[in-house]
Amino acid sequence: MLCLMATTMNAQDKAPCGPVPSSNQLRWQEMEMYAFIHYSLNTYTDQEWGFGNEDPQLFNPSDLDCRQWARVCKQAGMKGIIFTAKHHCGFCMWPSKYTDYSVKSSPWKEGKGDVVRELAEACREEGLEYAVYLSPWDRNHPEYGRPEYVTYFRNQLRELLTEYGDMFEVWFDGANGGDGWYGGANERRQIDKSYYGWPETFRMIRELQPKALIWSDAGGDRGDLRWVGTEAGFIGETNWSLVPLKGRMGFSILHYGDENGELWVPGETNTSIRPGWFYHKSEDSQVKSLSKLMDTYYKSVGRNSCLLLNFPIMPNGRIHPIDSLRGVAFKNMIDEVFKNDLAKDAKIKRLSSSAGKNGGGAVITFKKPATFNRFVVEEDIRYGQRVKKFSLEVDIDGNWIPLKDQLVENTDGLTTIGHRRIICFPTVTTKRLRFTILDAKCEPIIQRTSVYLAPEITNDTPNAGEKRSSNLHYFFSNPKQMMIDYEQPKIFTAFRYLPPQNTKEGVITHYSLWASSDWKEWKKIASGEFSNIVNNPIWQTITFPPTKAKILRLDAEQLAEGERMAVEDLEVEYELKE
Ligand code: FUL
Repeated sequence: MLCLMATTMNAQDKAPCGPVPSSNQLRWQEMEMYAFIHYSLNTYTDQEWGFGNEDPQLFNPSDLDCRQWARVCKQAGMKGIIFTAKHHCGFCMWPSKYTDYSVKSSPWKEGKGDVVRELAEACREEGLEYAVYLSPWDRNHPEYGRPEYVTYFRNQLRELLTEYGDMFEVWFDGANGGDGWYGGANERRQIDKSYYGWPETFRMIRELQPKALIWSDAGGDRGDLRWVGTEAGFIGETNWSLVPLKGRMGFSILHYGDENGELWVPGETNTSIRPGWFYHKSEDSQVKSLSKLMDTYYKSVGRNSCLLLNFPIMPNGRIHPIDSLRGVAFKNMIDEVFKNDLAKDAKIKRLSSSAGKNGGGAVITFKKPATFNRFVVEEDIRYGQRVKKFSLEVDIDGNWIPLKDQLVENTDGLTTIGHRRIICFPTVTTKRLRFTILDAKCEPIIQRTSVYLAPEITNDTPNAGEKRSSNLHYFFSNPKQMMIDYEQPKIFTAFRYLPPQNTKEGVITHYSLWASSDWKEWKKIASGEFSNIVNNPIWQTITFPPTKAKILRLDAEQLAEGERMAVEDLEVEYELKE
């Protein structure tokens, strides 16, 4: 490890450059990886979003073991756990005093159980930090959308903030899909973001849990951490931990930050180890591969962010063995990649600034030719995030050859650093490496540079979410209706829809599925919602009782945006023997 702290730095130089992190944010940045756990009634109904009328009797795990969750997360390198105390369906995983829609109305432990408590205790035993996700959108509550619900929400939050010990984060999901059960009203209730009265709720959190970071979405109220604009598990290669003081944050600010932002609000990269957030047996073969997880690591922790990686819980109350083994393999691989800093005995020559005050860098000369494919650089962010652009070159036969970040397409160069930037490139062998800062907001303060040789990943399993090819012939009978015609009758059992990947335009959020054998009589075989499809555009599976027919028809009942349904891919399952 090479420390490049400017030797001539005086008090003036160490003055903050723009916004700086709070002590909570500094501590958070050091956590680097922590886990999400999604578990609720959805686990028992095979859904991603519950409607709010699911029966609490469904919650009856045979083998619930929060210690298993904590052990798995710890071995996977996670420093803490954020738990879905309440998801959008409104079902509480703790026996809240303010509703019966909770574990107390379930058969589990005869209604005397408390998952939040068991998890908080398990985290303390394993030395993990603990936190909660409390969904503001509540599809069960009769008063949702009215002031009474906000009081209810705060009462629940107070229970969680005061009865379970210290929390490191509070996660308020921004989703609101509109419709819900709402105590039997079965209607749409869209709210304006000011409805929740966040400033008052934030004040309560600051008072009751002064060390907790507040995560908040793109709304006007700024928390301590921001969403990164996607659930696919990566943040921008340019990533400023700064955002503007006011206004709604669009994708670009969420994903790349704002170089001139007045507030320090770093991005937290959240994604699931499987395509969905909740457990679905159908995804057992789609647990992310080791190379996909490493890619996620480089594109989050390696881009000045922290990684929030989700592990879903199975209906029996445990993490699936495939997920836990993959999690442990992930941690082992990170340790393996970063175990030997090849620059630790190298000679370092500081470069005087080529770009005036805001330049600098270093030439690293190895004792003998070194072979490597990763470069790590860190700024001392206590004094702000400063570097805007840098370059990396290796000496090949006396010529300086630039290295590019192979995980970034179409880039004109290397941009921000922040807490940590990891650059990945094909393996090179050289005696000299040159790191040059080309532009910075103030004099750069680099606290570490190092180089590593990452091993090749062999025997990898396929990536989740990979496009599966299908040779279906389908046609659109109108902008919101699509048909597939089979010449021979088939017994259909499932239909799968992959929405377009980089746009909301044409994404189907509500559907109905029809079957016919003669183009005249149509039977509705399924209908419903593709929940969370906008933020997490993964394959959506519609299952239904085996249905004999020749033609299938998918109607888009509602689109996220636009007037024309869009399809990235489709799959149909039918029985091979009639
Ligand atoms: C989303 C939610 O709608 C998903 O269900 C999930 O909880 C994810 C982490 O956040 O916005």
